[in-house]
Amino acid sequence: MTASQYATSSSWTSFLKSLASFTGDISSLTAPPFILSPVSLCEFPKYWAEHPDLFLQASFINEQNYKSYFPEDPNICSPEMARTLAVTKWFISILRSQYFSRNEAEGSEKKPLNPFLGELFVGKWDNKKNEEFGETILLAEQVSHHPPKTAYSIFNDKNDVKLQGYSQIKASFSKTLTLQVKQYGHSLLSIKDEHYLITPPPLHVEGILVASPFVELEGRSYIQSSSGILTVFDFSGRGYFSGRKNSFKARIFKNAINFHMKKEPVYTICGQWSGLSTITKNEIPNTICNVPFYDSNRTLVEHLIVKPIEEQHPLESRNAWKEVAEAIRLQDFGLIGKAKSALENSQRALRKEEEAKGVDWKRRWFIDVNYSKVNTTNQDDVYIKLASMLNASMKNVPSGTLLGEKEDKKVVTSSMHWRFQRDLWDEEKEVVA
Ligand code: HCR
Repeated sequence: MTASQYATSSSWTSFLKSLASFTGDISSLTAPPFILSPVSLCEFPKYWAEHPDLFLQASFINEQNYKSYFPEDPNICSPEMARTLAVTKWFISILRSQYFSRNEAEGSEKKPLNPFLGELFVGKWDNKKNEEFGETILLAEQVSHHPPKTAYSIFNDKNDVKLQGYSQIKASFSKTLTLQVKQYGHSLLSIKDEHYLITPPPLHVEGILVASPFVELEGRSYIQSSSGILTVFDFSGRGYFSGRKNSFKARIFKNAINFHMKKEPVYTICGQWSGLSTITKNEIPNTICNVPFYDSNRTLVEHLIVKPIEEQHPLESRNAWKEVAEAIRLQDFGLIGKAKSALENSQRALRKEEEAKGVDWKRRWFIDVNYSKVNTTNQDDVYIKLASMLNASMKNVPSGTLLGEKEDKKVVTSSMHWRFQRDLWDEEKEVVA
């Protein structure tokens, strides 16, 4: 069947009708099999490192070689700026994986499997073709089921590059059946002793009415570096900046004060995150103007290596969901329901057991830190330092909310954020990457 045939099918019409009673919990939506993905949301952190070379690039830039990394600008001011440009390029590169890859592979966005509490996803990029890269490992864990929260850590010990973070969404449907999605959570990237706070953007899913959903990014993302340099991304769909879909404009400021004071950025990068972008240096005379910066059409992704299912722990995603995934591939509605219920019932039984014992599910590699209880002037904490440089709210508000903005002013008292505990992974005996 084609998307337009699906769109007029009775199963799709009754799915659309069911959206009227949507409560905000995506997992409660019973969608027709053709729109279900056999992949769990717990796998999504893999999208952060599908360009291992760009993920590691900033770690190779130093005082001696930084000019050679950006020949476009022979007058680039510092290694810190060159590393920020490398991190900005890496961030653009992963947007296509995060928000466009399912469309490319399957023709439309699909509804991912809703991970269960304690679900794990592990894998690695062995980077065998490039010896200086070493191995990059990904660990993801579902640290909360209601609301769903996925924590992740991606690290490369050889080059001392670490990314950690967690993601959570809150969704609602507009009258035109567009799914509005606010992201919560953030990522912290460490390149040796330089750190970056990254806030993911809001988005919306269009095309639901015609059974052909796709993601459009909107709003803002920040990348605040401990060097002071700040990259501000503004996203728009068709029309706003350039008349093209997946448009963005990234401005790189010397520091956050310049951004808040509406001063000129040092560089502006414009274009499509699913295609070509160009860079302009804002100086007089303007010698660097719309020079090609990154072309996501020309760079292939590198998928991570995941162990065969037979070697996976029972909590590992592809092992735990194998029956459901198979039923989805077979497009067998009855079988999908049966396999999903089996998993959900065993989860319910586990929760009851825990309740009876008065214990909580023990998270494997992550802990939640309550930032309203820690000393928020402690500049040794990387998150506190970067959030205060950016003037960002540390509360559990939509990602990238700044102090004093509407969401920050609401009565939200919690500031709980998930953090990776490396020692817990080093002591891990049952799960291998
Ligand atoms: C919105 C979305 C689930 C959440 C996905 C997130 C936000 C998860 C964190 C990742 O880092 C980035 C990311 C990328 C995805 O694009 C985004 C998904 C796109 C669609 C999916 C919806 C829940 C699917 C809705 C399906 C329709 C039929 C209702």
